Amino acid sequence: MNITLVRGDITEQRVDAIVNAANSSLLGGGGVDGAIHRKGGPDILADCRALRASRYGRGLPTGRAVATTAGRLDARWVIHTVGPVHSTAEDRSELLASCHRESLRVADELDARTVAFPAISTGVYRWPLADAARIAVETVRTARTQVEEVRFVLFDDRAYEAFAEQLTY
Ligand code: AR6
Repeated sequence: MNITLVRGDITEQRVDAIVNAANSSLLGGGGVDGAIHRKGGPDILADCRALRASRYGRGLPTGRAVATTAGRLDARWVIHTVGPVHSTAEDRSELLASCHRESLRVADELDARTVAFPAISTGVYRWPLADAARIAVETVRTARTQVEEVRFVLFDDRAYEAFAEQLTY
């Protein structure tokens, strides 16, 4: 698998699937979630509502992932995953790793070969960038998957540099 880095906006990526750093409600929010719903249009939210009604009445648990269509985006699917809120009281690293593993598992079910990830949990959920980058890169690198390219799409220089640092090892 190729791991690539791009500094930019995940909603502009031409890939099979983009991963959304969502929340359990699946009903949208700020940050990358807000950008994906704004640009992708109402079809994504309609799919999310249907998932809530059928399978996730209590919300999508942290660390899990589920796919919807991608509306007007250039991708074919959006894979929604719920990152953990960073905590100094307990180690939630396994949940952040699980977001990446589960997203790739869902990508495999869809037969997606190119998948773009944002820096999950590093915004509103306050995960320190260097640590999030380490967990994300390590998990993707060791995942068993058919995905051929994982593209990390970083919104600013700080995030880009944190991920670039992990890839030099
Ligand atoms: N493309 C790529 N990355 C982006 C974009 C974009 N268009 N916009 C923001 N980022 P966040 P979280 C980066 O807060 O921490 C939402 O309200 C951003 O700079 O989007 O997992 C959800 O509904 C940061 O590095 O996600 C949840 O309630 C990274 O994406 C909650 O926020 C993640 O920041 C999830 O928090």
